[in-house]
Amino acid sequence: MLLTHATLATMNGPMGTEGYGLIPDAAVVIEGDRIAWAGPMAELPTAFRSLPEHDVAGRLVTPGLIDCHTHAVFAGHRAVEFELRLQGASYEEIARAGGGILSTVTATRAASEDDLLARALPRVDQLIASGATTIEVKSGYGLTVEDELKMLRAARRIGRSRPVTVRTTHLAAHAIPPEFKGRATAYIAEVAISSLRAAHAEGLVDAVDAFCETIAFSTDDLAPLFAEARALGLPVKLHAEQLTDQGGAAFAARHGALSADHLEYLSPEGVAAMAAAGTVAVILPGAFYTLRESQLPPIAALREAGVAMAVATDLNPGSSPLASLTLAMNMACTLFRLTPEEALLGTTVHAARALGLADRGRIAPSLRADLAIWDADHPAELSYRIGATPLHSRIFGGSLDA
Ligand code: DI6
Ligand code: FE
Repeated sequence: MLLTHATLATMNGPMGTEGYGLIPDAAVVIEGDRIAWAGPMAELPTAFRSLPEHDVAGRLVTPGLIDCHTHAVFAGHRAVEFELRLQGASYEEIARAGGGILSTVTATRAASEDDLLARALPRVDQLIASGATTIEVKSGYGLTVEDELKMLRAARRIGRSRPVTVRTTHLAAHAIPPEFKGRATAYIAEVAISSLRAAHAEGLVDAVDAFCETIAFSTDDLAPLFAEARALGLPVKLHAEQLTDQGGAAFAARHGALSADHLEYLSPEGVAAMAAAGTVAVILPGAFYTLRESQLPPIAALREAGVAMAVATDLNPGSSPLASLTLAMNMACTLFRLTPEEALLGTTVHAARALGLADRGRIAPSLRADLAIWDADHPAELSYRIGATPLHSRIFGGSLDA
């Protein structure tokens, strides 16, 4: 396929830097599921000129967007907690009273794998409609070996049911279920590590995540889990410094984590540790917004230290019922003061890094032909609009969406 007359945001800046990498009046050559060539129309090699042409009439074309942090598989909803928080209850208070994540655990345990898939697909369709071609999906609402496996199987089936790549993350260390109350060490050994081994044996795990927080797990609790991930050859990531500073990001960085996520309470030491390890900072403005948080993640310090920042939805029923990547980008700009260029790098180049994927996130020869075509002529438009997503169409693995 030959895409013509595109306003191309390649995300390859000048001389190996990162940035929009804009090329006006550009062409993209796609062979199979890969990009074969991209550049100005005027420089299109003659060999490609007879390919079947798809004229995008000047529209903006970007890499397909990547949502590198979602909890898209779950049952039930938590609208009643939303009402309680508006009346003054905090996220922590609701969690300590047995609500929060644990109320979604009850609903998710009661659901079948088919049911979980059926409930996830409409959410995934919304992410796709906001330009996503790759999404990460975490477990973490099962909290038994069988229920964690059920969630991961449902997550894998999303990728067979929709034109989207799904990367699965094992997050059994998300909360301590009532039957293990006060026994975090036993829970990690008997459920988190056991379910990780079983899920890995079934090919269901691309990465291992955990929630490091006073209402969840300490770094000491998590050390054996991360050691197991290493033994299995799996990369780790961590929900860190979302509500308090537990030194989670530095702990994750010491384990060579792909990413540390949330980071509102990240310390200068945490920033330095992430910079040294090359750990991506995944910022989640949907959770900041929903919880009406006032502590901002240290964006200027991360930028200064050269830590790559990714932007994701954190799509989940409690802290971030957000199913639009372009709205996440808007919030990252308005709430966290990212530039629209940083926001787009955050859902392309840096999101790919946060998932350990080297074959996508930019438009360049040999990378996957995952593209988003927008009714827009400047990439800042993707972050600027609120609610309305200007997606025109997508190309997924070389195929145009029907
Ligand atoms: N932090 C979050 O924001 C999500 N998980 C986590 O560890 C929220 C999950 C939920 O409230 O259901
Ligand atoms: Fe999360």
